[in-house]
Amino acid sequence: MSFLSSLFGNVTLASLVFGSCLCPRPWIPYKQFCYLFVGKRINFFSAEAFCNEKSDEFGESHLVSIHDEEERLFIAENCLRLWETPAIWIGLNDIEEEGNFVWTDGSPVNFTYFNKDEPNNLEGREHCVHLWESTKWNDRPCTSPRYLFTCKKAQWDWASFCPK
Ligand SMILES: [Ca+2]
Ligand SMILES: [Ca+2]
Repeated sequence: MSFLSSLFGNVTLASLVFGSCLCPRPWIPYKQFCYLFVGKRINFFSAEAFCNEKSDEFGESHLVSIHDEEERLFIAENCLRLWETPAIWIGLNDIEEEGNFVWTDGSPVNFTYFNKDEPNNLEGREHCVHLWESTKWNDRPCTSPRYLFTCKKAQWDWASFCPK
């Protein structure tokens, strides 16, 4: 094992060599985070598990959390650019306790963009949140629908050393 790979691990070493300064390729840097737009249609739990597998030495990866209008627009605009649809899973859910929505990354719920009359927990079965075509949010059953999704994780902690 080389000196660098013993320091950073092989996966990160490859990302360091071939990726951007802020985020491994093809994650997109935005403010303090990296975002991965995943073109697979799977259920909420599979999507969160997919994101978790992308965790690295510097932070956990989860389904995206959204904390202000700018971040919401960044997500919606990238989905439209890549797929012409914003219909993705995001990390918001009330699986643990009905009506108590939390993000899978544990960040505070300080912003929401639910459609009118949502979340409605239809038939008592809706605990996971996705974007409608309008980009407004809606709760759906976690397992039955399949949506595209976006993962989010912190930028590498040497990002402050990146050339501006
Ligand atoms: Ca619910
Ligand atoms: Ca609903």
